[in-house]
Amino acid sequence: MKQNDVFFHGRGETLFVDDLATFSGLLHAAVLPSPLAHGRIRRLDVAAAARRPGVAAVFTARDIPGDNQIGGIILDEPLLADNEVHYAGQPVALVVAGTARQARQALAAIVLEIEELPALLDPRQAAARGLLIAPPRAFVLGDVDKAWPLCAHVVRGRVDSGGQEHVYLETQAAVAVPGEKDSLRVISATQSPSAVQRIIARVLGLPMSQVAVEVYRLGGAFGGKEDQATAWAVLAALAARALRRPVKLVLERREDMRFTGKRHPYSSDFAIGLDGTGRILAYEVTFYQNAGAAADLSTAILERTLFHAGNSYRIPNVRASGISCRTNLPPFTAFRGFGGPQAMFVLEAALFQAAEKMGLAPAELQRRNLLAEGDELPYGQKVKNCRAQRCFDEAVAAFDLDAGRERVRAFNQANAFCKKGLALMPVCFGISFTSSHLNQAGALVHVYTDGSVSVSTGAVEMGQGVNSKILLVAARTLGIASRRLRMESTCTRRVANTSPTAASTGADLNGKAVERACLEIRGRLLEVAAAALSRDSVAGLELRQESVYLAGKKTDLTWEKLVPAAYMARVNLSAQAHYATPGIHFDRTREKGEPFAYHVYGTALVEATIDGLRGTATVDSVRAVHDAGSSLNPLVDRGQAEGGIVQGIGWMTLEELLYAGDGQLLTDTLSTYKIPDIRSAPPEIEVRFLEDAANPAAVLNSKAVGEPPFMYGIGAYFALLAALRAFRPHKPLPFSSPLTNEKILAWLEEE
Ligand code: LUZ
Ligand code: MOS
Repeated sequence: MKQNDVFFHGRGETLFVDDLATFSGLLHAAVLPSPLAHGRIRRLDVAAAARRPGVAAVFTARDIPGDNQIGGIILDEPLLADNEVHYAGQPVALVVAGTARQARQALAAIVLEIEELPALLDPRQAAARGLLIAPPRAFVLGDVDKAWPLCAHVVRGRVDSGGQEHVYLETQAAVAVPGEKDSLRVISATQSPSAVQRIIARVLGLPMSQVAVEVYRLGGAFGGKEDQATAWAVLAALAARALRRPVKLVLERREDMRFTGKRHPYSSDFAIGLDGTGRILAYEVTFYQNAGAAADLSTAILERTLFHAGNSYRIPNVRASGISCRTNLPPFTAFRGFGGPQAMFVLEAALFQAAEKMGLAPAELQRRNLLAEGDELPYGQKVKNCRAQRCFDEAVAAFDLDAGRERVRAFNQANAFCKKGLALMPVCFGISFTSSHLNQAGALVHVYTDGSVSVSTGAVEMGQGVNSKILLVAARTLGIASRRLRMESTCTRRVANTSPTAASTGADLNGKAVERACLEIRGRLLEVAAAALSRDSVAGLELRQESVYLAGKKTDLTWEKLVPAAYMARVNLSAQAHYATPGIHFDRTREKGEPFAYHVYGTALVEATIDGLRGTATVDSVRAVHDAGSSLNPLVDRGQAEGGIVQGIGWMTLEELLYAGDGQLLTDTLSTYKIPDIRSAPPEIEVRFLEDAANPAAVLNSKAVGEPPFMYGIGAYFALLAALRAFRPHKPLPFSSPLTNEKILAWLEEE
């Protein structure tokens, strides 16, 4: 228990970046954002601000010693605006002062004159003008053009989905501390310590070896700190290096909401064709991704959109195209699901409309088209250990879909002003970074002479429980109690070249690296044990329950005796290990390959009610059968599933980002941007894990869990549509998320 963050969270003892206050001479920084979405900087004068009380220095683009460039995949993003601004909230200058209040007060004294240019906010308009982040991409399977004439039913339409603010509890934050010989130590609330290290080195003109980035834990991230924690860490580092003082930069909530990117809004066109029995023959879709003003991770996110265009379904002919469009909004970024949810929403919308046209229940179409073992996905991978049908069938049976339908029918017949709806939401999500090279991790394990153990990896704990899973892997592999283990901070000096803790892979990749390091140490210890027990070899020896076992019998040689004996015999008690997911590859010239180690499957049944007089929607229940493999920590996995479901419902039904025509974010507070709370969360959430569902492709037969359950929340949208349909049998339904109460009321009221 005491190894768990939870214990210390409960006592208020956990330290987040803003709690780190013990650096002597600590200064505080504040950022001047661009007030306009697009323009040319005509004048930027910081002299008066530099003279304000407590101010130590003011930095602009001209004060950057290395490259003013923080782009990760595409080099298109300055740290501080130079000549032009491309979104409201873009950092223009940094004020550093004795207190955060002094720094923020001095911002007003900066003279910034911008010649305003027209702001472009709509991705389709950006595409029409050729304002793209990268060339469009297309995944193709079979031949849709040959398939259309064979279809008995073809449905075409447009689907829009809104963005989503991360609302991590801990806002973006970093502290940079100068060390001796031009070195820097930066404590950053990032999912990507090595990316922060690399970009600090680039911007400051330092070798990466001079920059150590360390992460203790994050107060939530959800993808919002995969790329977008970097700028703040680099700004703190810039100031700390110039002033030779520690500098802290912590965004206030409203700054965070205005300055940082969110889930990408998408606008999409689709055509789906089915035969007379409801089998999908063809699916064509074009995704217009609103990328915002810089690439950030947009190209990778769009790639995952294409990977998940077919969700959980077998579709023989597919053409999925993606266009990443440059607009004057803060660069949109990673968010749980990483483009997958946007893709799945479009396909579910297409199936819903096709089902209506054919006079079938959407669940019937879903069931008839589920993936089966060996089916080929549009990107060439064949599904293995496919559990799509199993999850679907178990959900239908366990939650008694037929009885639910009957209950809803009876309710709708008996109630004129309230209507219920049901929807099933199958999910198939690929596990691995779609950029194959990122699927690697490192670990460093030390055993000390008293038998205690220190574990370092590249994984970042952000409340998702990755550390508890990693410690469990170490404890099981070494055969010792978890109280002996300590999970260290994540630090680029101990584990180098870390991949982001992202793509649901944190425990998979880092757990494997730890398993390898522990196996290495265990092997050496067993050699020591063999000598101590006068055996010729390690055959028949095991380490478990804190002792050496011989031929299944416990010996007197305990862990506490074995470790010092190994030390006295001058045996290495430390191991570094590396893991790279085997077998994955993807060829972007052909858009084919086997990018995923495996897929996670599941199906949710969602029930919702609409009060037609008030226009209020309630999600009554979400019940899911989820494939968690052999869960390393069922409590953690359940928490991830429940949290993901609620967050997914928020995206689909509540959370609405509104921008003025000039690109100003109107919903920049938690009073105007509504996220799910305990009262709006479904009163009933039930997650059943598949039984006997070992996953040989991941550590100790487990499965990744972080992102897939988010997409069960999409079912809430379609449960609400089913309820709307019960009010008005013929009116065209909205396919534009979020489906807020306001939109529901307007739909019910409009003629
Ligand atoms: N980050 C990334 C991700 O760089 N590549 C991915 O495929 C991914 N998938 C989900 C979340 N983050
Ligand atoms: Mo580290 S960041 O000096 O272990």
